[in-house]
Parts: sequence; C-alpha cells; structure tokens
Amino acid sequence: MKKSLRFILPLILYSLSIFSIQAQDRPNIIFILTDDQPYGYMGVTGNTIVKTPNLDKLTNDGVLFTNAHITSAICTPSRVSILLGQYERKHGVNFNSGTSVSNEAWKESYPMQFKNAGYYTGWIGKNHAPVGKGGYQSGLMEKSFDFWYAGHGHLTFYPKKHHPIFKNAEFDTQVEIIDEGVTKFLDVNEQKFEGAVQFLEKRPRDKPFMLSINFNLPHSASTRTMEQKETDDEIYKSLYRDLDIPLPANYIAKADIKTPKLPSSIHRVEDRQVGYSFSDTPEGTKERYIRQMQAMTGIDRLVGNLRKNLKALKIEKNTIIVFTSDHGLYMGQQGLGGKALCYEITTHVPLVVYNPKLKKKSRGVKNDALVQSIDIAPTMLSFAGASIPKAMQGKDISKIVSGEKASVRNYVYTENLWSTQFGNPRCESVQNKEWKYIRYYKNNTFSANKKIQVAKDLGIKEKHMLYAVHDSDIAIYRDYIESSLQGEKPVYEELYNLKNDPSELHNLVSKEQHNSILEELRKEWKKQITNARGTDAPKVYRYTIDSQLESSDKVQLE
Ligand SMILES: [Ca+2]
Repeated sequence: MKKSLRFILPLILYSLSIFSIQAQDRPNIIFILTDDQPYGYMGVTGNTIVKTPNLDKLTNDGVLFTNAHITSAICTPSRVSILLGQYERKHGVNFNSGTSVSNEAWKESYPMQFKNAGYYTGWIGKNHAPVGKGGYQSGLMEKSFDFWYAGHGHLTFYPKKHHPIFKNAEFDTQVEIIDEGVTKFLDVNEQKFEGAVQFLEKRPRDKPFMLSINFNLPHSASTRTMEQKETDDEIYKSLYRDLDIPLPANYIAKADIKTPKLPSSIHRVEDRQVGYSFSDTPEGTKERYIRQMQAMTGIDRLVGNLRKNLKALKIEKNTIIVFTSDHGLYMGQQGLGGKALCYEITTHVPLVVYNPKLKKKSRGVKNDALVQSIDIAPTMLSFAGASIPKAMQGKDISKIVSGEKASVRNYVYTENLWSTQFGNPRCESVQNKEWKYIRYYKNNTFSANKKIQVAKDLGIKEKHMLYAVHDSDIAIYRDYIESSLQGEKPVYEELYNLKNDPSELHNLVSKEQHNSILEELRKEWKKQITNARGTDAPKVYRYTIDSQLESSDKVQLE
C-alpha cells in the first residue's frame, strides 16, 4: 500500500462510519398542526367533555408546555411564523399584507432545512402560507417536498369538492383523508400513491423522514361544512350530542352585551366575519362546540393510528412527535368571537413534544416555561442535528424538553396586524408568567358592512369586495409594521394579572398601585417589538389581486 493511501484510508473509513452512525441516529420527526384549537380542547389540558385518549397518552409520554403561545393569532401569519421561525413583524406575510414568502426566505424554512439535511420530507393536509412568486399558484411548495398530499387554503370538512388532489381518497371526510395520506407516506412498501405528488416510488428506508401533518380542524371553515352525512363516521354524527353541553365560562350572547370588552372605536364587533356569528347565540355556540369536540376526537383517532403504525414499522423508538395548534378562538367569552387579538384565548395553545429517546423521568412532565410557536422550527432542526438558520428568531427548546434547561426567555411577545374591514384592532402584547400588557392603536379600517352594502347596490361580488387585497394595501400593512416602532402612540392599554385573573376580566391599567409594573412592561414592549421586527428588509414578493390579474393566474382570495 502506498504511504499516502495508508494514511488516508483510515480517515475515509472513519468518515464513512460517522456518516452511517448519523444516518441511523437521526430521528424521524412528525409535526402535527391543528387549526384554531384553543388550549383547553383536550382531556389532558382540562376538558371534561372531549374524549382524546391518544392525545392524552402522547402528552403523558412526552412533555406538555402549559405556557406556549403563538405569535399572531390567525392562520396565515401564524403558519408562516412556524415555517420560518420568525415573528410576523419580520416575515411580513398575512391575509392583508399583499405579499407571499420569497424563494430566498423559503430556503430558510424548516422543511427546506430538513430537505438539505438529507431528510425525506412530506406535507399532508392544509397549506395556508403563500410561498413563492404567485403565492399559492407558484407550485414552489409542492416541489419542495418529496411527498405532497395537500390543498392550499381551506379544505372544508369534505375536501374532495374543492381539492382534486384528494379525489381518489377512500374516505370523504378531512381527518380520514389525511389519515390515509399519512399511512401511505409511512408505508415503505407502498408504491406511488395515487393523487399525491411524489418524486420517488417509495419512501427510502435508509433516510430519516420529516412529515408535517396540517389539519383545517377544528377550524370554523371545516366544522361549519359538516353535514352529518350517512357515510360519515359515527364520531361526526352522534358523538357528544346526548350530553348537556355547558357554555364557555364568561359567555355573553351578542344580544346581552352591555359593555363591550373593548371600546367600539377600537374593535368593531358589528363588522365581524359572518363565519363567527355562531357565537352570537347559546344554541349556535353549543352546536359549534359539539362539532369541534367531534373533530378533536377524529384527530385523536388519527394520532392513535399513527402511533400504531410507527410501532408496526418498528420506528416508534426513533420518531419524535410534536403537536400544537396555530392559535385559539373565541366562542362568545366576554361577547367576543373569532381570533386576531392578543388575549390568552387566541394566543395560548397546547404544545406537546414527545421524544421517545428521553429518559422516563423527563417524560410525562408539565412544563410552564415561556415558549412560542417560533421555537418549533429551531427545536426540530436541533433534534435532527441540523443547523439552525440565523434568520430564525425562535429558540431551540430541546434542552427544556430534556430537563437540562429551565427557560429560554423571560417574556412572550404576541401581536395582531390583521386589522381590516372586519373590525379587529392592531395590538401588541408582552407578558411574563404573572403580568400581561396589551397596547392598541387607532382603528381607521373601513367597515365591512358598508362594503357589503355597496357590493349589493352595485352588483359587485361580495367576496371580491371583502377579500381582494390590492397593491395599495401593501403600503398600509407595511405602515402597521413600522408605525408603532416609529412612535405611534397607543390609544388604549390593558394590564392583567394572569395569576389572579387568567381569563383577563379585570383591566388594571388605571390602578395606581400597579404603575411600576406597567412602566416595566412598557419598556419591555419596546425591546420586544424591536427584536421582533429585526433589521432586515422583508423577504417577500408582491402577491395581490392586481399581481394575479396581471399574470392572468386564477385569482385566489383568502
Ligand atoms: Ca387557524
């Protein structure tokens, strides 16, 4: 043997052995995201009606974060925040932003990072993040995964009607269609799955996988469209219907509101999207709650099937499962309906991290560390030993999961920039485990009711009137991002003691004895919002109805 080869060969063998150890050791990761699921919708988070035995078991086998918050309480910005590990104020994408995620920003998303790290990647269910030039029409997301079985925007309860990709599914209902997709994804013997966009015949055995499962449930768009069809599973027909369903705590019917939670100049309840009118009456609220509970039990069954499958495939000991929701939802508490606010009911979500490799003593733990949805991407990358892009603002909480670390932040920051004709205010909030401060800005948005009237009078499509975002709206949204940083004063503030008043019923902002904590939180707000914004220009593309018409794409509203 030549001297040089004798020197190099052990090095080559060593590198190969490292490579094979890494290939075997890297865990599979499954990320499950529900839609509009508030914190208390599982048995394990205190719900006494819903049956979620599999989610409860997953939680008891893992770690439940009891103090997890999203960053923006509405689908699109929250989901982009999760994908990119960034606050909305940095990523700049919402329903009213007139923008989509640029290719450059997308390269640093968690799915692309997993792909670059050699993972086989899958996306099943719903996508509500416009990605690439042309947003949902760009095709960039589909191409980014090895296995794609999903629809853009709302799926509804019977997704085949609106999303041809699911047309050959055995079942008609959303959870069961997603379940079928998940089973096919996992089965290494399964040939190309009809319907799915797949770039390989089979999932390779020698590669770890990263699978994102995204529900459009218990979201109103899906529970609203439930029809209790003969062919539906019994879960979606009769379950919970024989029970005496209580109204949510602090429920106020619309007709009984004496003093609105927020001044009407800041929050115009009368302009609320009609999709949330169910919360106006006790009957509407109870019916929607039953459907939400049914959806949760359906999702729970999928989680049970998934774990059985992992066991049958003998990969359960090497597969991490992360479960959370994109935000919560008001069901008439204090007379409020919908989301897009900074209150706990909209921002507080369950976050479960199940890592089978952890020692028993680190599992079945309830942890009250302050964590946020933007932490999920860096944490999953950390589990995989992959690098975390600098653009991600979230923290790696894997050491909190293992019990080696107590905290990663002292304050949580949340915001609402979806301030539109539907009357919701711009607001920003900072909180620690005891105190929470929210500030609101002048709401100059035009009234949805007035728009609807004009649409009726002139025969204009109501949907276009309400949901079309024009180029000029980009400037308004960008101003929402920058103005409070540049000195715009709040017109209303709130201070809550979360320990004594977790339902945020008593605003203490004008109580003199709390002045010092109020001042402290105002200072912290400045730090947090500055950090959330970052210094970079937004990495977005123009994505408005004008840009869609110019490129003669099929116009996609919402
Ligand atoms: Ca949502």
